[in-house]
Amino acid sequence: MAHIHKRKPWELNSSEETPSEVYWNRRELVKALGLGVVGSIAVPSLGACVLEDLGDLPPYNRPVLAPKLHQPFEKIEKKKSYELGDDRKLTPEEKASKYNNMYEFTTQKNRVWKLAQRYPLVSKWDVKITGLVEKPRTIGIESLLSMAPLEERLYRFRCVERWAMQVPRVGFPLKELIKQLKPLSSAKYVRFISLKDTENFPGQRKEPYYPWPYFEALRMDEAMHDLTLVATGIFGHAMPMQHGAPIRIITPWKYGYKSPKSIVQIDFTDKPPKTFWNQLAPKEYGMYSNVDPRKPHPRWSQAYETDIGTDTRRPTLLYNGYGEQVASLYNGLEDATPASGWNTEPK
Ligand SMILES: Nc1nc2c(c(=O)[nH]1)N[C@H]1C(S)=C(S)[C@@H](COP(=O)(O)O)O[C@H]1N2
Ligand SMILES: [Mo]
Repeated sequence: MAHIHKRKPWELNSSEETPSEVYWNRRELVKALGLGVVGSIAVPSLGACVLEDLGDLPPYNRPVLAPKLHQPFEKIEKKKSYELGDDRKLTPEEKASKYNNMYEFTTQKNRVWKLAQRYPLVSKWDVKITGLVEKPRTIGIESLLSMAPLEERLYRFRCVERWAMQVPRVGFPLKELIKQLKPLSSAKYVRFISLKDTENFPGQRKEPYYPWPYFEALRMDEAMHDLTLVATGIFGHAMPMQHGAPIRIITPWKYGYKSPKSIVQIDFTDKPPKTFWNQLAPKEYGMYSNVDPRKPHPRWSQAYETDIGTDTRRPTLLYNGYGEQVASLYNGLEDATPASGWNTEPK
């Protein structure tokens, strides 16, 4: 291996302009994940499971959670029903993980991963459950990771900026968590609040005009939809920081900003919630923000998108191709797309 560096990845202190070459070999990774000896990884062999081919963990994607907190990757089941369907191919990991939106680090998509390498190793991560639930409480990440069986799904992903990709997600349906939290019948929305950490998120210092921390929300029935994931991993390993470690929400039929990262609070409410981008630019980013090729963003068309894996353009699909599963959530709702529909309820 060409890029072996002696220091630990989380000890990086190079300047921001220097690409950090962090080496995390397979043996160390497997140890860190608590999987024991290399070669004895038991994974279900359903279809082309990326978990079977763990390989070297790429240097740009080191785990953020301390090894003792690692999720039981050996128990992950590949869900065949979540294949990509059409002729779309998985996006190469390096492309997906070096082109990110996480303004906590920087607004430059191709630099997020570099800054993310320097995020300190996390040995404690709590998620506060608040609002209209039977029992508000704080759940440690280790409990969260074992609240439902982990599964792997291949999902499409579409950013409102018109780039798109296809990636293997690891996690469990949010509905499994919500059922255990027992929201009150008065709860109509679920809010997600990301981490505020001005010490380790340079973007939160350099971009103080953003209303940190990042926050998003879903209607309860959207949150309970089977497609909505509590994502804990990507490409067959734990979530790296640039993708929102240690847990984030994924709603694959919505524009990417509806998939908040690094969540520390889940709040149940009866009031139409505010969201980060809606608060900043209400005419451009709505509550629903479902992918819709017919509804242009006020500043650009949404008819086409660019696949960041192949660098090719293709037509945008309504609901990002998940219409069969989700269209019924929006019956009677005219504007479930950006730029409008903020508080509109189905008739
Ligand atoms: N906390 C937080 N979550 C976030 C963002 C962010 O800046 N901060 N960006 C959003 C946007 S605009 C997109 S497109 C996706 C990008 O996810 P990815 O970088 O893992 O592909 O994350 C979303 N979730
Ligand atoms: Mo985005």
